[in-house]
Amino acid sequence: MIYKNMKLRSLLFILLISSIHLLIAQEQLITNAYNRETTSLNGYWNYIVDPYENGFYNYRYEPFENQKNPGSGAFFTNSKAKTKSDLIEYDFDKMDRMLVPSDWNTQKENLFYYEGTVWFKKSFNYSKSKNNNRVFVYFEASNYETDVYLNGEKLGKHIGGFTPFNFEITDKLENKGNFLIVKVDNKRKKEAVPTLNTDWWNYGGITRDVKLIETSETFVEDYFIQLDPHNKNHIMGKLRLNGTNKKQKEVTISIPELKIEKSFYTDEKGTITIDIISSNIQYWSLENPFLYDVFIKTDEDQIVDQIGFRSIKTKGAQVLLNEQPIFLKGISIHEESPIHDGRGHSLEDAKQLLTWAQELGCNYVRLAHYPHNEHMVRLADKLGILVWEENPVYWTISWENKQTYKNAKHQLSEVIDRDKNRASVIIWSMANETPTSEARNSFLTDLATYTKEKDPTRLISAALEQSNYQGNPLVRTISDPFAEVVDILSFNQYIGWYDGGIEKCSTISWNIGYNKPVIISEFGAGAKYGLHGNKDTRWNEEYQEYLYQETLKMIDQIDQLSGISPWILVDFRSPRRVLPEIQDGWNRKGLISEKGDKKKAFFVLKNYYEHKTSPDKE
Ligand code: GCB
Repeated sequence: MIYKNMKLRSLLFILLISSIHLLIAQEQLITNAYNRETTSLNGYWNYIVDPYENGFYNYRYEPFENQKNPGSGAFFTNSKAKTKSDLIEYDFDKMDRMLVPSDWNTQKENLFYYEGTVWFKKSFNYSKSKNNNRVFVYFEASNYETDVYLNGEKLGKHIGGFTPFNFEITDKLENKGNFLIVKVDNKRKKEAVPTLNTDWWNYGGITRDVKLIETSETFVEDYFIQLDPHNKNHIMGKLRLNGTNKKQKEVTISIPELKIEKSFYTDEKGTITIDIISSNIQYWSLENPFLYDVFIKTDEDQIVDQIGFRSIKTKGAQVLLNEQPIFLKGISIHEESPIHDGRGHSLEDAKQLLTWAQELGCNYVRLAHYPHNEHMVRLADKLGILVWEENPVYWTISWENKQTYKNAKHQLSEVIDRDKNRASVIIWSMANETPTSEARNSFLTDLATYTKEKDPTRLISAALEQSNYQGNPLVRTISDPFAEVVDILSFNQYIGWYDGGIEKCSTISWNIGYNKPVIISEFGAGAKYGLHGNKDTRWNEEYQEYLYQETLKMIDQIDQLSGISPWILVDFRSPRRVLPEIQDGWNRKGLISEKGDKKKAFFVLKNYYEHKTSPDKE
């Protein structure tokens, strides 16, 4: 009996270890999936809505995947009744279908408010172009927890709704009849990132593209190639191969437009340090967003990326792009499609949003409050628009929880990995409107330290909050220890909306204190498109217009002001916003309605940007 118990205990221990392993088994992200040889798995997928997670747990609430023989009740086995007497209580192939990528909320009326598990299944055939090539399945994003299985076997789990992840499937792949089963769970949780409470729609589903990437046996897995912030004639970087043949391998980097071709040899770990000197670099700038084709070659693999070289730094209270002071004429954007209802994910969505930003006169966008799809930053690279990217550490995260920190750090690492070669991205934002406390301060400081180490070429910020200066409500300041850590001091303020009426703007002065560039990361007011009247009546377009006029005058008094990103380009869905006939489920602070109509305040900001010039060098 004792022996049996011991056996049972060691078995349980092994199961526990393997389930922990699964929890953290996230593979290294493949860089530049955007330009690689891929096969799309987008399109219709069958799905099962599973609020009780009946396909994941047995009736004792033990995960099927931890059982030696999960049995046909486990949805990832994709079982079928083979005889008349077989009992199988699901059948993926007879279920309804849904488009991937998309969110289930706007595709299926009955799932509009659904938060929970949905299982997706896609069948496919695949033949590799070379026998010893490798294959990976790559998800651009899926919200929020994703368990992935191929042909009945677990590939891994991913946590976080807005960043890419991949799993190798080489050994599990068949030529015919593969079935990929994906469990997506968007239940909000207190300890998650973001947490229970936000001001945006919690769209569930496989929200971005899914593809298969085929690589050579040893391939270029990752690289980071940027201009040296300390030497404008120096292109620096690092690169890593993955595969059994990664040591002492020749890697050639060529940039034909710079007449550069240079070979490097990998070390024991398959890595190289890239060093290229050139005095002919055309710098990426707003006026000339020049992207070089950078080719990376080994005897097995080759890949190209479009990379711009520029420097971004701060000096005193100025932001310098290529050593020139710049005023960031921005707008905040949520990732909702301007073309169809729901989450945005396509190049067409990105084109519309960034075209509107350009019409407004923007040279900068804040992608709030989580990493947006890659089309946005790739397009910003081409258009010459600067970008603030943000980690979804929003409002009241569980600061004391170590898993929460790990999760936040992991999501941040994934967006940095995806976008570290994009010239447009200049700011990594750690968080939005987080209440100060010792635990929060060290959480954010640790994130910032990690980010600086991982990417020393960009600036760090966070959307902070302002407060009264020495108890005086008419003088505002930033009293937040994290202000010491950031390169750019950003804060949100809503004087005239949540904080008094619009006339208050002219009574406020600012005592910011720090000799750092300041960005007002948010201000704004709600207005329903087409609602007109008095400028002191809330929800009228005239109220929003007046608030923009008064706010712009007010913030122009801030000496260190280096940019703004008002809230927000387009009205967006939020379950917090329930006022009938005005909000009806939408946050109305957009300068453009969800149908694409421009409100009056759009033109106030446009006019401000037309007249705002870059500051002189300090
Ligand atoms: C904020 C938040 C943003 C909200 C906005 C609002 O401060 O950062 O997520 O949507 O205010 O409309 O209240």
